Amino acid sequence: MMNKWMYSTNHKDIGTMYFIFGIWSGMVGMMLSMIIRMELAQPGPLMNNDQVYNVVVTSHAFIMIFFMVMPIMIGGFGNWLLPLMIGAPDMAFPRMNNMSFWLLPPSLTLLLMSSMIEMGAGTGWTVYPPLSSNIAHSGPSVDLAIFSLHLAGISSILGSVNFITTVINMRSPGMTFDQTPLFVWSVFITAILLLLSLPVLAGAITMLLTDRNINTSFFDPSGGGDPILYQHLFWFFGHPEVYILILPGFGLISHIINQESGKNESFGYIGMVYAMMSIGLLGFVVWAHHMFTVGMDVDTRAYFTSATMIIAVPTGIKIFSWMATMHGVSLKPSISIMWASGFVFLFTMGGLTGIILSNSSIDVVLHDTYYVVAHFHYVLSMGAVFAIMAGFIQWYPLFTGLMLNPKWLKIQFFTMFLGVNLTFFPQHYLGLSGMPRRYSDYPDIFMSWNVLSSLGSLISMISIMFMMFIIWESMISKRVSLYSNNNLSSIEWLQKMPPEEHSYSELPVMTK
Ligand code: HAS
Ligand code: CU
Repeated sequence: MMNKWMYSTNHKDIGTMYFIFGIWSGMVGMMLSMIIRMELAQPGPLMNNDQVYNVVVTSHAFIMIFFMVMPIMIGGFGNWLLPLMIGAPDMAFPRMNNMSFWLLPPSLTLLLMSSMIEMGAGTGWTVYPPLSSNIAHSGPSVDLAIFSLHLAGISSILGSVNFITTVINMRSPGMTFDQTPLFVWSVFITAILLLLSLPVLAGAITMLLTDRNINTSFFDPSGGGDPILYQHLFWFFGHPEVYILILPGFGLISHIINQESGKNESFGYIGMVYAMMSIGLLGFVVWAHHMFTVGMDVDTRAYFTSATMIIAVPTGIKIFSWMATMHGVSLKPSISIMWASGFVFLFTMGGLTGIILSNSSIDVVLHDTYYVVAHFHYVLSMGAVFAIMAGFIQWYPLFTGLMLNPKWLKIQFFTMFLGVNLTFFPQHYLGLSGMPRRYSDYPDIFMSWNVLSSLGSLISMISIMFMMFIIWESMISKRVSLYSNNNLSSIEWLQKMPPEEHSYSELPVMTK
């Protein structure tokens, strides 16, 4: 049984394996975040070792980005939904699809090994030299982290080749690009971003690897190199990467809002496509907004500030189109539309703090403070994760043939909403009053907001455990969904079911 799954080249089986892998990694990432919040729950040390604290922060970020969000969004939802939405029998390269997945467990193993041997990699997910060079991080930990990224990168590049080929070549006859569903567009654009940005990261970390091991000096001034070069290479990947993390979520949210509003098409469908293309394109020309403090000249700062701000325009188009799609519909929301509305609201908050940070002169003050941490957790923990929750609940009956308990899901949504906001909203205040990120301790003046933040993280963790329980309960009670009969077309399904007995969330996935 297990064997059949492991060797499967079927997009649904592979999608399911990605979901299981991503959820497992998410548990590890969450436990690491709880260690962080325990350390910061009060002034004074918990673990008495700052290097260990930094290792925990580093692996938390790596695991959440590369082993939770990306596998679930692109690997899980992408594999499951994209072929169905374009009417393809499977992905273009089914065996390569299997390989993309199986590169991830060894990659995760290397990352976990890097944390467990010697001193660990306490470099942050950015792995900047000279901190990541031999002097500050001798020993094999950083090398293992680099190898982990190599494998994850190969996995993603193979995956993007597969998605791009599938979307271009395997759409149903007659499905033109302007009829292609928004989630398909979002994964297509994400795959192009991956294909163009990951090789740059691979180059940067390989140069770092040779600096560390075979005496090159790409990033070492004593040999004529420059550590700032690493930052440029990293962020030329890193900024597109943050849009890679959110674009598939945009796609999921579009479908959910559209389906739950009972409309035939998303408001401004073509505008949504062009907005995603603009975000993807602009994402490649704003990278130095992460480096305003390196000593850039004022014209360069002005350019990167302005270019960054322009991204608010296509993003605003998306926000307002979602609101227009939702306009005028029933006030009795389903669970997935609650998550989707939460997404629209809280992602916008995170986006607005991003616009504030893009002002280079403000960023010189706020860079490396908790304000940045608050910004990116609003767009990630409440953007990317809310989109995942919305999509998972929306399509759980399709994936498993089972039904989740809606009452419990509602409680779970509200506890999670409370938990994440309590965790991250106070971090804006901490940042504005100057608390730096990536330190294991702080002066007493910062205590109150940190206590609230840690309390919030506890609420979020309990809420996630409740979600695990809800999933488990749906499985042991074998509450079979109407949707489990995959042989019915949507029309047959609607004809069989009287309208009062179905909700939109159980309709098949074929709207654009
Ligand atoms: Fe960001 C740092 C700026 C979107 C993730 N971001 C990060 C980091 C992460 C991250 C992980 O310019 C930390 C990396 C690290 O480890 O150091 N970010 C932006 C901007 C946007 C943005 C302008 N970020 C994201 C998304 C992410 C993400 C999406 C992941 C999912 N971010 C920054 C900057 C830094 C940064 C600086 C560096 C800070 C530092 O010092 O290190 C935009 O894409 C957001 C667009 C969205 C909106 C909301 C909806 C738009 C509407 C239209 C009207 C709005 C207008 C704006 C006209 C803007 C509703 C008016 C402005 C007002 C304030 C009212
Ligand atoms: Cu950026």
